[in-house]
Amino acid sequence: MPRLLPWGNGWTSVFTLPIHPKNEPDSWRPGRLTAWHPVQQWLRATVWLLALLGFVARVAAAEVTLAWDPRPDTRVTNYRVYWGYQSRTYTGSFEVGNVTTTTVGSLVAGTRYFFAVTATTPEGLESDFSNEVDYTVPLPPLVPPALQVQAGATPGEARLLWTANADSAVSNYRVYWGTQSGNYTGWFDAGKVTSAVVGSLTPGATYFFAVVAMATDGRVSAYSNEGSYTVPLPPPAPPELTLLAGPMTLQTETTAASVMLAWKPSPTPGVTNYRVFWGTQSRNYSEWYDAGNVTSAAVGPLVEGVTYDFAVVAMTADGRMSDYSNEVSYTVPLPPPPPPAEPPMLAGAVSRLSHRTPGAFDLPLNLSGPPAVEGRFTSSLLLVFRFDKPIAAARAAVVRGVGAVSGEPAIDGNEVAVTLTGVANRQWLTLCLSDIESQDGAVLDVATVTLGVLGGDVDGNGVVNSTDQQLVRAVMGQITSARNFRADVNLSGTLTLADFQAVRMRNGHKLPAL
Ligand SMILES: [Ca+2]
Ligand SMILES: [Ca+2]
Repeated sequence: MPRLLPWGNGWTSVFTLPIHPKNEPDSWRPGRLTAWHPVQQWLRATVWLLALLGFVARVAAAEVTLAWDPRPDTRVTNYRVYWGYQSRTYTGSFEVGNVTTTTVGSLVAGTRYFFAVTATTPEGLESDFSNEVDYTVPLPPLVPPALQVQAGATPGEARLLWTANADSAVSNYRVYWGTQSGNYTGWFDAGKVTSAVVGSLTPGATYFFAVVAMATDGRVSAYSNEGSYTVPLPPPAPPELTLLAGPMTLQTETTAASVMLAWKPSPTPGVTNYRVFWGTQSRNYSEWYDAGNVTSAAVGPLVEGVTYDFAVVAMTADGRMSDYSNEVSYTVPLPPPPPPAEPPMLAGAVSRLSHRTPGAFDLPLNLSGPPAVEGRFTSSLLLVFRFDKPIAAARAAVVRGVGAVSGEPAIDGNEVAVTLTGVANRQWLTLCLSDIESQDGAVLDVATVTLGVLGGDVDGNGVVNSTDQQLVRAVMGQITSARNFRADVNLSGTLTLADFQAVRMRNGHKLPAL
């Protein structure tokens, strides 16, 4: 009975098989040990495949283990293994000693080897060849491609890229696909390429891909790594935008302009946010904010006089964004012109006369009620009108009494001074300012002041009498001042007997009825 020798214990050494042996083996001389025929009956060879471990093992040289039954002949001390590429035509041989198994290494993948064994004696006798065994070294398995899956040019396309196999026998790559990981329900042959585009994929579905390399000799690699592609859902439909209102006051109570936008929501399910865009160039928005899942929004602050364009997009929670809505445009109106300025208001008026060295003193004129009376002797008056704001222009005219306006009114800030000449004594005089224009452009049509002119009426009660004389006498000898200037009726700058006599001379003068 032939017996199989257990792997791992029976072999003794590994031989490296020369591809091109330098020394031809000793020529075989048939018939030298004819007594040992037929050798085939007692020699068997068993082929062992080495385990292949990992990538490196695949490219490592293959080995084969030969084993045979020993010849129970005490003369045999050695066995010789012959090998070659053709049956019964051996390229080389090597001695293995008195063993019954050996391992031959460095075999070339894809090559068929033929082996036979002979038994030899120390005297140089050699048996006939054993039966011949052959062994074809299997080709290494193909390296599976490394797969990468990308989005294609359109959302319904996936682009597959994989590494080219270095084995020149590879002539095709087969792409497997399915909608469950590791469970491929379809395949197609891509040919000898390293990429493929898979189209017509269902939106929202996830596809799984793997690729195998296939060689012309029938070898097929293991699956590549698995790649997957989830087809994106289409973007939501854009909302329909309308402009609701013009400027309004924001709730922050600023007065900045804003605009109210409203939109018809996107009909696409799953929209969770609306993003509002705006800017000053159509379809080129510089600002945006997320309004949330609402259908209206106020946008501001906006600059008055500027035209803004607005658009809204719908967004889903998974990041899909619609196209822009229709665009609406809005020009923020310019603010209304400021209200016209209030016309100037007459705040006071005086009769200003010079008392020589002590200077000018003002007799206040009444703007309402009984008019004041100017008791100082002069036919020339300077009436000064004081307004509540700076004056730009005014006209003056005497509308009652005898007297004439001399020249143009002199304007200085809030004051308008009018010089009157030819003013008669014992009369009521009314001066009218008209077309009084303030510097801020407002106009007061008319402002009038009435005063009595009665020389010698020191206390201004409309009649010259002993009371006026006593008032002068009481301050005689003084220099004219703000407290006593009304008694300096002759405008001399001092209070003297001349003033007293002037008043006494006019005793009994009175103003006509008003
Ligand atoms: Ca008087
Ligand atoms: Ca005087």
